[in-house]
Amino acid sequence: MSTSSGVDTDCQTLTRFVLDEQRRFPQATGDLTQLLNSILTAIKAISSAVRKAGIHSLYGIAGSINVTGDQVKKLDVLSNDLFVNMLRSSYTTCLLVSEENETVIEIETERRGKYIVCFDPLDGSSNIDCLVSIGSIFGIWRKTTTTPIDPSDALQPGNKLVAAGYALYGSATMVVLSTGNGVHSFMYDPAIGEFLLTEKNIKCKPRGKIYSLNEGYQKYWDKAVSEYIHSRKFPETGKPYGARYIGSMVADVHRTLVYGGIFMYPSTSEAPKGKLRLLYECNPMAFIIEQAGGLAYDDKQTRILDIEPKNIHERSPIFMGSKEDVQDILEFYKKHPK
Ligand code: P6P
Repeated sequence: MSTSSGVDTDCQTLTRFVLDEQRRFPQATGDLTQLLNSILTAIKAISSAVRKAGIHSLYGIAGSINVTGDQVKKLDVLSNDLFVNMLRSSYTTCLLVSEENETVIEIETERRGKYIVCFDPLDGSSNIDCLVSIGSIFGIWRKTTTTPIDPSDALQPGNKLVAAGYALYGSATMVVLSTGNGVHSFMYDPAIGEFLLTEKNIKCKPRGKIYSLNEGYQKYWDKAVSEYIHSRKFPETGKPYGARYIGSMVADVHRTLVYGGIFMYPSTSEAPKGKLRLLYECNPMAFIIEQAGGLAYDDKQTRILDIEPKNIHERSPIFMGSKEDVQDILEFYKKHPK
């Protein structure tokens, strides 16, 4: 409903949407809404910083001083501090795992809650200086043990995820989120400081026409990837697939969600486990893609969400996107098992 001023006086914000969602769980305490709101605050601040980076010389290396004499933080350091501080002060988390921190962050007793959050605060940060889209990725688990918190509480498979999502700092700032009941997108409106619902129950096409991976590493690919990519370029019937690769996981996966196709970061002879991290890149993205009807597997034909993590920064090869496209490459791994 819009008034003459064009303001929607009943706009569906992310917070309202999650509160409605929580009604599905009578035992819901509102903690998840509070946790998500703290993540949104971090994302809003990162969005503002990303868009001002050039003006405020935020690209600068850590330690440089800006015009007002403030200590300038690199965008990824600033993003990590925002995630950690907002999550810590949400009183809903007990353990945090960040791409930027070597070890698990244990929340002090007086501020502890039941959730564990694994996140990459600013993924694709190597693309910042050339203004390529970058993003934040997060996954939310519950502490399942009754024992005192331990770093091992963070080593849960993706099939235990309560919620996951990402923010894309592109031509606009968008959050894509699932709490286990479909995938929904929200666009940031800086005029009112809210994320407004743009699409409910996003579905990934059963088959796309795009493959996405870094072809610069072709020399190091295994047989399955080499034969699969060849089959997309020289199909026995129909047209070849198009190739798209941004080199920023959030942007490549978001395109795959919206347009269909397959995103791949395979293992290579140089990187036997690939590059992407299981806990805070592969799992949250796999959760989103599966909730949208897609698939996400590794090169051992294991569902990403079923992998039992051994350490918080472990990597995993990943093939994700349209169901039939992922099934196609799994057929090549059946012929050439790892
Ligand atoms: P490569 C960005 O540095 C990142 O972590 C992901 O966002 C992206 O998918 C990948 O690395 C790109 O890696 O080896 O193709 O440059």
